[in-house]
Amino acid sequence: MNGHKIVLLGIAGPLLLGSCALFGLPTTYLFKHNPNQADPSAGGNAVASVSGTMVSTTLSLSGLTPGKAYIAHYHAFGPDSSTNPCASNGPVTQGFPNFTADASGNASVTVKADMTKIAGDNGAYVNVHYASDPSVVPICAPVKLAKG
Ligand SMILES: [Cu+2]
Repeated sequence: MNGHKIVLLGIAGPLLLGSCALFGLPTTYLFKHNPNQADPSAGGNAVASVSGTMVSTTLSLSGLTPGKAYIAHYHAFGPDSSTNPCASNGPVTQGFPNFTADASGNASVTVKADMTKIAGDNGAYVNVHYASDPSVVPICAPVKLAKG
């Protein structure tokens, strides 16, 4: 009997996730810190909501440098890893508006994009860069965990 229940739950999980996507319920992705010293307590999440053919994504960030300017992008899965999107070094597929951390080091920014621009491998991760030096990427949110 217990085994039977587990099988049913195993089927229901993916169906529920599919329903969420159909009804546009938001999906949350957590930022993690990259292996560097920039903004060591930075973190936050990305919440993506689907409406028709559009995806609205809001980043809610904390632990940034107060008053500092940042840029953020969706990136496609790149060539350097097929299992760690944040280390895959993929190209930008969708930019967020430029933003600045407030006096407490918090920031929020939203972009609305056509779903095709960030579907599948095109939306593998979201990263946050220093606007003054985009090679500095304190945090990254994995969205798609395997390439292909
Ligand atoms: Cu980027």
